[in-house]
Formats: sequence, structure tokens, C-alpha cells
Amino acid sequence: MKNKIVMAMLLMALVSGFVFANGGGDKAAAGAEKTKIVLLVKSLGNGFFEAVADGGVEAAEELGNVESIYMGPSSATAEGQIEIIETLIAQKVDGIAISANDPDALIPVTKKAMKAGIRVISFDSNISAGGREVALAPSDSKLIGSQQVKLIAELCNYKGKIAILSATAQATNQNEWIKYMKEAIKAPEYKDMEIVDTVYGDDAADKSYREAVGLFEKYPDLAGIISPTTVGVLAASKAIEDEGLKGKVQITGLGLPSEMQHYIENGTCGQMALWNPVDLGYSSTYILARMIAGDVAGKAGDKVDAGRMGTITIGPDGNTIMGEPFVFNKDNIAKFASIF
Ligand code: RAM
Repeated sequence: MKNKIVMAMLLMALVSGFVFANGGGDKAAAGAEKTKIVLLVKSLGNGFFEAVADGGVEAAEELGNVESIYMGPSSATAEGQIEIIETLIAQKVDGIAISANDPDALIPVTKKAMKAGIRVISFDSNISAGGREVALAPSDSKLIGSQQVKLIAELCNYKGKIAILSATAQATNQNEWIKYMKEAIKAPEYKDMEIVDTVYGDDAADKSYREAVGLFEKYPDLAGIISPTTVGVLAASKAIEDEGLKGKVQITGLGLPSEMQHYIENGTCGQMALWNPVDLGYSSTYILARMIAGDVAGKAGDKVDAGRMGTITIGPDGNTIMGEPFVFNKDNIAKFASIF
């Protein structure tokens, strides 16, 4: 935590140009020889990304010569990220790993960064090919989408109206998962279930809460909500509890165990899934560090030595997968809540 505060202060200084205005970008300045790897997230104030940042710091400490820098706009917009990337180009950082707010809007600026010699990868929410080298997905998107449908089906006894409460309308990762949810629900075992709506909480707690309440009003017979965002699933669980709908409206999604423990233990959310965001920050930092050091090119087939994550193989078009999501319920939530 202390580390994070120091990092945040450093970042504020970086953004304001303070560090470089005084250091002149001189690599001989104290500590400046370290490889600077930025984790640029969708937005600040999201517990999921704070765990990602912890993984970046962990990897940097192991690698020794790496400085992990955590940055993000105050709200989840592509414009905010573009502005930060422009600053990072001017500051000549060594690598940027981006969880993108839009698959395409960032491409011109990330291309500019790569042209300037900065190694760029995306993770979590990816940038389309051409705008990054590697794209690290937490898990197979089809598996994530179909698993979300299975989780809500089990909670709703395989029937009823289901709504999706997503993050932003442009988010690469959520849009991919939703595409596969819509495909999965066509299977015969889900014939009595229907996705009636998709709404967007923009990964902001208040908007997500309002959107959940809006769904209850619009669909009085709503059976369940899938919220494939840690911010959304938390806000929707709170809304269900506040509105006295526990047991009537089911909720699942991708939730952070440390944030959702209360709702899992009191039965508001019967089950949900996620991967370890610490591992995502850790893996992204290792991949970039190895690329910057010249150990790997970052091309399909490359095998990246990624510390405790073992070997990560870069897939076709740079698309790479980390692992499989965990499923959390009353039996295991306490254990995971202490980790992430
Ligand atoms: C939110 C963000 C992130 C996503 C998780 C599941 O924190 O939208 O991109 O991966 O939820």
C-alpha cells in the first residue's frame, strides 16, 4: 500500500512534467537507469487495477532493474488514455502495457509510441492488431462468456429474463465476452432463458448502481443479471440488497473476491468468476521487460520466461492467454478474498 502511495506521488510528478523538467530526461540521474514500464489501466480507483499494479511491483522487484509505474485516467475513456500516452512518449519510457478503453481509438498514438522506440503491449482489454505487439488476455474469451451464462443459469434454474450490466460500451474485453454470452445462450439447455438488455455502468460505481436499479424498474420479472466487470457486479449486488431483491434477482459476473466477500457470504451473489489480477500485472510486466531486454521479439511462438507464472507463449497475431478463471462461492471466497 505504501508503495502504491509513493508510486502515485511519483506519477503525479511525472504527469505534471516535474520529474523530467528537473531531470531533463537524463538517464544518469539517480535511479534513472531502471527500465520504466508503465501499466496504463482503464481508470483509477478500481480495486481490480490496484491488484494489477501490485503484480507489476512484484515483477519489477524480482527483475531488479525495472521500475513499475501505475497510471490511468480518472474515468474510463480512450481520450484520457491517449493524453497519458502522449506524455509517456515525451518522457521516453521504455514500455507501456495498456488495458484499453477502446480497441481502435488508441492505435494512432500507440503506433507513434512504438515508432519512438517504446514497446507497447495490451492486456486485459486489448488493442486491435497493429496498435500493439502482444495482447495478453486473462483467459479464453469464449470460455469466459459461456461460463458467465452457465453461472447465471445455475442460479436461475435455467429460466427467465437475463440482463447484462457491462463496463463501457467500447471496452474490448467486455464486448468480446458479451458476444460469446449471446452465442452460448442459444444452446438447448438455455431455451427458457433470454438476454433482454445490455446496459453500461462505465466502470463507475454510481452509474452502475443506477443502471442496475433501472433494470429492476424496466423488467419487474427480471430473473438475473450478468455483470462481467468487477465494478458492475459489486454495484449490482448492492442494488439488489438495497432494493430487497435478494433471492428474487440473481447476480453473477466477474468479481473481485476481496470486494464481493460480503455478498457471496450472505447469498446475494451465489457464484461468480475471475482470474487473478495480480498475475495479470505481473505477467504483463515480465513480457514487456523481456521484450525490452531483447530476450524475446514479442512475436508469435516466442516463449517468455515469466517468473512464477512459468513460460508464457505468444500466440498468433500476438494474442496470448494467461490461464483459466476461478469460480468463487461461499466455500472458497474467504480464502481468495485474502489474496485479491
Ligand atoms: C473491471 C474492468 C476490467 C475487467 C474486470 C473483470 O475491473 O472492466 O477491465 O477485466 O472488471
